[in-house]
Amino acid sequence: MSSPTSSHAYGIGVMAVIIAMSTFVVFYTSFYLPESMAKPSVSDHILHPEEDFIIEIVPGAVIEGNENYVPNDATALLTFSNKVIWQNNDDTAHTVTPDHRHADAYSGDFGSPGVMKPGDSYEFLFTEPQEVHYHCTPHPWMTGSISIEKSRF
Ligand SMILES: [Cu+2]
Repeated sequence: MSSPTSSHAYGIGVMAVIIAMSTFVVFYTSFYLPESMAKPSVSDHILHPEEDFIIEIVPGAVIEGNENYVPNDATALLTFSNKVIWQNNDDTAHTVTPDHRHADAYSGDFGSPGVMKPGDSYEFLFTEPQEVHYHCTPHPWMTGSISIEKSRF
């Protein structure tokens, strides 16, 4: 039925489709996928906020009823104070542990990696609006929260 010329053309067409599909697969897996799974791009002003936001674990924080994380219900602003540092000024080891597992899209899991000894600090860069409630694992009556909001300017 078909002449030799048209079956030849058909073969070239099939080859072209196969080559196009494999090129697409190679491009998709080696360029597009790694790019889309990489860290989100975050503005320089958020990566380098104007000020550090200090939350102090005050002396005597270990005693139930005392102030512990100060300020306790804190609010920080993106681009201004979204780098938060917990400073342990008590003479007892404490943690900063989220009540529920919490992660920032850029910085990953939130929470001090272990206990913070007296004088130790823990810092976390928040890169998007969020609210975290946290506590101290050895002293569960020590609780605090940090809310990150968009700067109005
Ligand atoms: Cu504690």
